[in-house]
Amino acid sequence: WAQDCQVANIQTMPDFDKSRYAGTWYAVGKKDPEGIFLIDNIVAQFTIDEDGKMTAKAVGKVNIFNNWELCAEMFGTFEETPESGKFRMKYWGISSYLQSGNDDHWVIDTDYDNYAVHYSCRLVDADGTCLDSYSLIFSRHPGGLRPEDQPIVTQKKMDLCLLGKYRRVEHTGFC
Ligand code: ODT
Repeated sequence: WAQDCQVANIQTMPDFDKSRYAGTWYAVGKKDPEGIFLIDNIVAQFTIDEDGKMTAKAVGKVNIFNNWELCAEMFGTFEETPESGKFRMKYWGISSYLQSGNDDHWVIDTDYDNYAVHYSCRLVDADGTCLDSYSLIFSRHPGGLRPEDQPIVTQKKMDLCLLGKYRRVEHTGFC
C-alpha cells in the first residue's frame, strides 16, 4: 500500500523518539531535489534544547555562483506535527547566499543507533505523487551502513518509490 507512491500514504517512524535521534548522523546516500544544494561531505547534528524542541546543524559541500565550492554551515528548527515522525523544518545558512526555506522533514525509519531514512516532498502533484523530493540515508558510522541495515534501507527506498534514484555521498574531509 505504501508503494502506490501517494505522498499521503507514506509511513513514517512510529513513536519517533527525538532524544534517541539526537547526535551526529553522516549522510551516506542522497536523492537530490530539483536544484541540488548539498553535494557531499554532509553531516547533520541534531540537538534537543531545554524546552524539548529539536534543532539541527548541518554542514556539506555546496556549489554556489556556478563554480565556487564551499562548505555550507546550515541551521534548522523543527516544528512538531500530530505524527511524531513528521516535522516542518525551517532552515537557513550562516551566510545570506546559502539556501533557506521551509520543508517537510519526515523520519521514515531509524534504529537510532545505526541508520536513519529521511524524506521530504517539496511539491505534490495533482495525482498525489511527489514531483520534487529529496531524501537522505544517514548512518551513525562515517564509513557507511552496516551490511545488516542495507536490506531495511533498500525496502524503505522502495516504499518511497525512490529505489535507484540515490547516489552515494562521499566523505573526504572537505567540511
Ligand atoms: O541538498 C538539497 O538540495 C536539499 C537540502 C535542503 C537544505 C538542508 C538544510 C539543513 C538544515 C539544518 C540541518 C538539518 C538536518 C537535516 C537532515 C536532513 C535534510 C538535509
